[in-house]
Amino acid sequence: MTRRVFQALGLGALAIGLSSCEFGGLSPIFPTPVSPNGQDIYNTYLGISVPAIVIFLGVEAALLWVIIRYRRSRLPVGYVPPQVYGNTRLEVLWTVIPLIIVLAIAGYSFNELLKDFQPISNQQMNVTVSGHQFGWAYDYQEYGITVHQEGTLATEVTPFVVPTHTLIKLRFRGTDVIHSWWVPAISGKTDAVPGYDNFSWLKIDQVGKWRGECAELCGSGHSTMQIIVQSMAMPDFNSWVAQQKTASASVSSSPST
Ligand SMILES: [Cu+2]
Repeated sequence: MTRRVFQALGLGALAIGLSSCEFGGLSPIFPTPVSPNGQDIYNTYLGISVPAIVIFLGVEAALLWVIIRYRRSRLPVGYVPPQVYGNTRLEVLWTVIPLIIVLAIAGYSFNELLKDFQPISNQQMNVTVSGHQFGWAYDYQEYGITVHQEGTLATEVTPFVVPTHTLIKLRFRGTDVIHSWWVPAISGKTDAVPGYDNFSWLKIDQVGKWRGECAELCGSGHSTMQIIVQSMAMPDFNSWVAQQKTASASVSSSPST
């Protein structure tokens, strides 16, 4: 009976886990990285998770071995195990080993952070990304155009279009409260803070579309701050830019007509 209950619970948890894969278009597991910094974050994730899983399995195996090997039914009636009060060597060891592991993780991931969020200077294009309640604006410095990605859950948001094979420097700003720009396949979460600029970059070598969202609770419409990044080949990108320019020209001239 208990076994059935546990089986049902396990299946239920599995179903929830699998269905959450589709929730909001984001996967609980990292998607395939498409930008080098996304790849670095993915590698860091594996570099920490794999040893952690090995340690977890080792500890669980030791626990199971002790439980089974020294179970009461295998010991004589009234058996009392050796009573140990304090063991300095053991206590120092089980403090120092986890400390070393935690410091190694901190060093490894901090080094990765330094590498990926440094303002770069060899970029081929500059885009300022500003977050507001509730949406994003992308200012293409070299092209004089701005894409407004207003928050919505009803349909797909307007994509942030980028050319392939181009190193793009991203400058992040917040115009009201703190937001965080996050597209897991491309880069880590980067905070868009009012009055303070943060930097990241992207370089995508394939044509496609990737989803993300605001990763900093920023108000009642936070969940609508969806992100779509779309990459296209340079000629397609150029015609998209021309299209944006004519669209904005017709919008700005419309009050006079
Ligand atoms: Cu936000």
